[in-house]
Amino acid sequence: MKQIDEQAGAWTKAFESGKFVRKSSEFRDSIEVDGTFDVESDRYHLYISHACPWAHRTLITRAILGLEKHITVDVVDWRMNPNGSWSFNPDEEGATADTINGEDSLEGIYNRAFDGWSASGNIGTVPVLWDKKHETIVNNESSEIIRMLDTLAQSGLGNGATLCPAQLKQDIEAMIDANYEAVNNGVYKSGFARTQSAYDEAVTALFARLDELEAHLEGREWLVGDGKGQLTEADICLFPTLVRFDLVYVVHFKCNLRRIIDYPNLQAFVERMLNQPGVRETCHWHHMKAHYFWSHQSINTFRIIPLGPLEGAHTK
Ligand SMILES: N[C@@H](CCC(=O)N[C@@H](CS)C(=O)NCC(=O)O)C(=O)O
Repeated sequence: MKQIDEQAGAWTKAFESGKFVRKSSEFRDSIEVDGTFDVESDRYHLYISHACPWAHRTLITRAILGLEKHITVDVVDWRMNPNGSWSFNPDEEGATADTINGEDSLEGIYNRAFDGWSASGNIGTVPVLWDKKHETIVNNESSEIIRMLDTLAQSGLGNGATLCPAQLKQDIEAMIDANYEAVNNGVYKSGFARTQSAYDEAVTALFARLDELEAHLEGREWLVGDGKGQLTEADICLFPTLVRFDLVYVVHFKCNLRRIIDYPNLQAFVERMLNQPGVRETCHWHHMKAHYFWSHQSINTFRIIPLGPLEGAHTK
């Protein structure tokens, strides 16, 4: 469940031979009918960042499944602290206070859930799924949180939609896995690489997978399912990376072999997702863009935020 000892000092130790290595998520409990974390309206709370692609998955899922009135949300400031921690700042447009625990920082939430969290050198990531009843973190792994939201939706709280139909579950998980290292994590491995070879390797794998996805989407609307496919978790997991790509990753993470706008099927996929009810409202363009360029001084010393691009999903 909680793997905090081996994860201590996550950001300082997160490089091997110049390669960025993402630490695994620490809180891995589940919402289950009749379980410790039972299905209940207004029991669970999401702490997210509008900048973060992993957190974005959970906000989109909440919107698509119609769970807004059942799950509350707080949003951290887009400015990440130099050690990688997040703060609450209700004075910032689009951000909020911690309306549940009254903490100033996300670390405070982690300390409430795990005594000695900060003392062990840990920081804490978004998203966080918080249980207001047991006053603890249920889970901080986005791919698992979105599955739990589906459990809530399947138990009568949502609008009847599912993003993980049983007959597609295997294909959905295979698609999510196939995109995770190369694309979702691949942009970070490109951008945070500390050797030329680590960068070359990550960017090559990233664009090889984007090329495959472009071909896969020919004549299809969604990644998984028969015919034109059907909107599933696999789409939710890919979209937050693609929607940040031209806005941020091309420049900031040097993912510049191509842009998404150069891939007709991927660009159409991004627009299709944006046109799903409630999805565009989950995209806070300023938080997305300003966060990366401002927060990662190791790769953008003077925190200059580029003016462009003029063209892209964020302009519509
Ligand atoms: N495995 C996590 C990754 C979450 C993650 O890395 N979030 C980033 C923001 S994009 C974060 O909070 N980083 C802060 C830190 O690691 O100090 C998930 O998918 O939920």
